[in-house]
Amino acid sequence: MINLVIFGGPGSGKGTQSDLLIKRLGLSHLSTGELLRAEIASGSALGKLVDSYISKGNLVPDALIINILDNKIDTLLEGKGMILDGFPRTVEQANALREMLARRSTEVNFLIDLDVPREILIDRLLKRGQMSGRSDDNLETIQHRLEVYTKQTAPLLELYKRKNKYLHIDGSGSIEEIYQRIVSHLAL
Ligand code: B4P
Repeated sequence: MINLVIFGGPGSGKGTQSDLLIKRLGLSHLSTGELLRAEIASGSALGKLVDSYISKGNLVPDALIINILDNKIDTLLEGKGMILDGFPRTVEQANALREMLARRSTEVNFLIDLDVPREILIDRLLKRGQMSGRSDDNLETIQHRLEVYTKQTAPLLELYKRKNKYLHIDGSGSIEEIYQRIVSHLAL
């Protein structure tokens, strides 16, 4: 079994690279961002609550997202392993993940950190915003998401570095170039 976390700032290509890796490795995939957007699209009360965080560029509360993963983890682990895309995003989420996996006698093997300069992230997300109409892909919200990433998410990289599970990937360049870097680093 192989369990990967795909990590990086907003617009770093987590979703894009996860889709390619899943096809190659046959792993299960959980994108917390996609799941939350589906909840918003359903128009449920929970979706309205989630939207109040995402549209402002804030993270949704840890308890909510940890509960979602807790409900899905057994299904995700049924096959060859999983790719977690957009989770964990806080130290509390990383600790909850470690405990959930330890209870099932497994662990995260690698965290793949897609490292992309700030200007490229902003450019990608503004381009996506023009096509997708995502409420969080406008300049003001993107800048706030980058701040949230620096303050709340980036600190958990240290946890994975200390455990030698950290894989740094230059996340600039074409989608194919980045994919090839990941594949060769993981020796897939
Ligand atoms: P996510 O859906 O995870 O969104 P993201 O960080 O914006 O995007 P990602 O890195 O996946 O980028 P993508 O591949 O799409 O989260 C959205 C929100 O949900 C968060 O801000 C937060 O509020 C909430 N949330 C999610 N998980 C949470 C958690 N665990 N806890 C709390 N809150 C949570 O790529 C972006 C764009 O760039 C695309 O248009 C793509 O086509 C393009 N692109 C990708 N790679 C490229 C390349 N190499 N060259 C050119 N363009 C590229």
